[in-house]
Amino acid sequence: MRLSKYFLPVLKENPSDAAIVSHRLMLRAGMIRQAQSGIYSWLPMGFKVLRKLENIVHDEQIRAGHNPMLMPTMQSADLWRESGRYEDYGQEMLRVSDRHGRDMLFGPTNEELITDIFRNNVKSYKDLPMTLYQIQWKFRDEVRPRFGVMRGREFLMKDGYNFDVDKPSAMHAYNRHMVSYLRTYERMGMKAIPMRADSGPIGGDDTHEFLVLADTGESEVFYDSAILDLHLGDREVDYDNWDECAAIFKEWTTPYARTDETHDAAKFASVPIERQMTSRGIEVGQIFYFGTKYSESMNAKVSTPDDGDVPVHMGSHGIGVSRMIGAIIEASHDDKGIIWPEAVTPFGVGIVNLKQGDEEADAACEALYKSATALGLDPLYDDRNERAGGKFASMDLIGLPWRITVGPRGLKNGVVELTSRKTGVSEEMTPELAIEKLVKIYASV
Ligand code: P5A
Repeated sequence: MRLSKYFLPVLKENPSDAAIVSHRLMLRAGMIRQAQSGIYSWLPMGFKVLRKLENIVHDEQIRAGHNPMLMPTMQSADLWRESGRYEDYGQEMLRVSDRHGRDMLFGPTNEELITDIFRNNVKSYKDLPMTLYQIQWKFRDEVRPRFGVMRGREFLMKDGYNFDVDKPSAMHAYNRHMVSYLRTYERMGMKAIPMRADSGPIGGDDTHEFLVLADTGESEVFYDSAILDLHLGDREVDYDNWDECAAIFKEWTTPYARTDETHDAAKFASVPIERQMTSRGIEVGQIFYFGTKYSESMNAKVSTPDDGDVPVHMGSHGIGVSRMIGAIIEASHDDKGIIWPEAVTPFGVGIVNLKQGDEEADAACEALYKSATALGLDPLYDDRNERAGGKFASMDLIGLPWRITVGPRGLKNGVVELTSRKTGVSEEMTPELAIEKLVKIYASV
């Protein structure tokens, strides 16, 4: 992409209405604009990052054997009356009626709708286990929408639902989601810690939240620092292997890690003192097992050979996809701007032409732009007629992990400069070598 053709309305000044750094930087880097309180338009660069996160989520869900699908945002109130949640959900639910006076709502979550789809289409235990998921916009009329996309009213969620014949099978689905979520967050370049949680309006007894540590997080968290040493890395997981998933679940849930909602001071005290950590965290996902809560009230049953028709055991599992972008920026920025992890960066490399209009510099940039594009590096070429200082400031603000700077002086010696956004370290090298290095770096992401 050429910057001269891209819609990237960067702001020089800090917006006064943004209280935390990720909100400020998303506005300043031209990623989002507020449409109404807690409701945002995603401008091209914000949208590009959102799509990258969605792709990682899809990839890991499909790897775990789950089925992607898409449900509508508008739902019928009648389904929610069946489960009893229409009244319970309270003011967070946005209720509307259509021209025929039928009650509808903008879905805050989809347990009822998916249970309805299930009961109308699946009748036998032979079709189980089954997990269906979607990535779809949700609406929750939050009392205090704040911190930009972090606590929005309209937000993008991956929501998945498992249907199993009995509790052990549903607990395997729970463990499988734990593992696939850990992989998902790691692939996004993030450390998210699973913590025992409260289930709130979704229901059930077994639930874990995933928290990214950040000073601006809304939850207070208590954890054993040993959990920071755990990594899934390249480990190939067989998602059909119950024991393997259970072992990974155990490994990640044994060190103490809880939010203030479930904190147990006595248990925490038994963690060696030097490993007792308290900080704040951003909840980027949550998994639930709630048994037959919805299948009983909504009559979602399957036939079994021994026990006749039984209500299915269910769980639901969510990732805050739009919130995740805020969390990534909270965890990875400096005073100049965002520092994108390579896995989710909107563009692989920025090309800065120090002397737009100089024949040699223009030709070298065009050649770099072409080869970087052809090799899949997805470059953003700053071809505007601007001062070098302004170009650098914009590149630092939008935070691409790598920058190639091209100027007449270097070109005399046949070199350009390759700079890491994270370390600030620059190296001179030929344009070919710079591209070769980047191809290697991105191949390993
Ligand atoms: C699980 C999937 C559920 O709704 N039903 C379907 C279950 N879980 S949850 O914990 O309530 O939400 C899942 C994740 O969505 C993100 N989230 C939000 N993101 C931005 N703004 C909000 N107002 C908001 N509310 C929830 C969180 O990351 C949460 O973990």
